[in-house]
Parts: sequence; C-alpha cells; structure tokens
Amino acid sequence: MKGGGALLKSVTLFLGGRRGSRGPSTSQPPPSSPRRPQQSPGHPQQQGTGRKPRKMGDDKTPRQQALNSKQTSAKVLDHLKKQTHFSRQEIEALSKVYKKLLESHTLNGPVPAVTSNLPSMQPSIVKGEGLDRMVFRELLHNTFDVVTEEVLMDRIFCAFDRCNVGVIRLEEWVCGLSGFLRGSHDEKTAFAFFVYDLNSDGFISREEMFHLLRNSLVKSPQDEDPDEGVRDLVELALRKMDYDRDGKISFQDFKTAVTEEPLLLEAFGQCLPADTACQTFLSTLQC
Ligand SMILES: [Ca+2]
Ligand SMILES: [Ca+2]
Repeated sequence: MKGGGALLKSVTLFLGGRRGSRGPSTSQPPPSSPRRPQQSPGHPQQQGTGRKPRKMGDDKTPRQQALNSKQTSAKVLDHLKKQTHFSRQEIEALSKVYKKLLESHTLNGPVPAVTSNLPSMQPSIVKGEGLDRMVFRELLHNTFDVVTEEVLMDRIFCAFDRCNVGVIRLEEWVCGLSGFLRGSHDEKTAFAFFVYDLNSDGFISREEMFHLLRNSLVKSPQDEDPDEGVRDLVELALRKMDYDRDGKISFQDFKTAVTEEPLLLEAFGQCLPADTACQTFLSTLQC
C-alpha cells in the first residue's frame, strides 16, 4: 500500500463515480465528534460497573483477593459484552491475548509504576499500565496486516486509547477491537474519520489531507515541485467529498461520501484491518 499504489488508488477513488452532483444527504445530523477520546460517556472505564470503588490492598488474603478478582472480572465481562460486538467467550479470549501482550511487554520493557489506591475494575491493570504504542504498532502490523504510515498508526492508537493516558487498557482494547474488527458501517466511518482528523477538531482540513496523501507519494528527484500532485489530489478529494463547499471535510461530508462510495472509507490511507487478517484473528478467538 505504501508508495505510488496508494496514491493511484486515491486518484481513482476521487475521480471515480459521480462527483459532487448530489447535495447534502438527508441522513441524520452528524455527531460533532464521533469518537473523541475524552468525550466518551459510554466508555466502560469511565462508567464503571456500579460497584463502590474498592481500594487495592483492602483484601486480606490471597484467596479473598482471587475471589474478588473473579467477581470483578465477571462484572467487567458482562459490561463489555453489552458494549461490544463480542460474545463473552470472545471477550475472555481477548482478555487472555491482552494479558499475554502485556506480560511480554513487561518482561521486555520497563515495568510501569504501580499506583496504589486506585479504584480499578481489573486489579492487575492499573492506571499507567497497558499496551503502549510500540506493542500496539507491532500488533497492527503483524496481526492485522495494517501496513500504513506512522501518522496513521499513531491515530489508530489514539482511537483505541480513549482515556488518553498513553496506553491501551483492557476495556479500551476490547471496545476498540469491537469497532475495528466487527464495526457497523457507521462505526467504521466514525473510526476512519477520527483517524484522519489528525488534530481532532471535527474536520479533515486541506492541511491534514495534504499530510496524509503526501505520504503516499513517491518523490522523484526530477520533479520540480513534488508536492504539486498531492495538492491536486487534495483538490480532487474536496471536489468529491466537501458537499457543503466550506473547504474542509466535516463528519457529515465524510459520511455522505462514504455512503455513496464505500471505498472512500480509506481514501486517505489504510486504517482498518485487512479482511483476511481480521477473519483469521476472529477465528482464533473461537478456540
Ligand atoms: Ca482536523
Ligand atoms: Ca465541508
């Protein structure tokens, strides 16, 4: 996908089909910020399980701790099941994968500081502990076959890290994967828009499009102005997707464009897993 291939694909997408002849869609008004990391009232970690926060270390014996941990886990699993497209069995499998990733990271890297007295749904996962960017990128690349630019990798990480703490915690992991692997059309549209809206201001600006598309271009030393092609492409994208002609792509613009031409979902670079990688990963959760 890197190199001229992605750019050619984008040109084809922006040129193909009908161009800007249809007015704004009649579909529902857009959420102003479909997946803001810090404005996610439905996020499981912020909602909690309805239990009173329990201080770590309150439990006297290991057996009691184990029991409490089991009960907490059951609550968390139920909660995640309601929030995601996964079955309970799949969530359990995802939790195991998560813990394995976390363990391998902890063994290989610095051990994160353990903060005591934090109310946590998962006693072993405390604030500051979780999958970091490096582990997540490797996973995206190796497991989900996401071969994309650093900037997109980073934005995908931000989409998962909804509490914006710099690591992906268990709940974020399961909720993130739900949309990433099994998301509805609307969920994937919101996800891609979040990724492309680099500064999270609710619009994909010319500058952001330029930045995203520029990475797809292989520069030739002979080119007098190697960015000229990218600027043309940005204008093409705007002609194709900026329905209200305000010079930037709002979520509504993006949604309308993607509804008309589903391939535009990844017009500015790969941000979702390859189909086969997605199926392979999901099938491992059934074992
Ligand atoms: Ca933006
Ligand atoms: Ca617009």
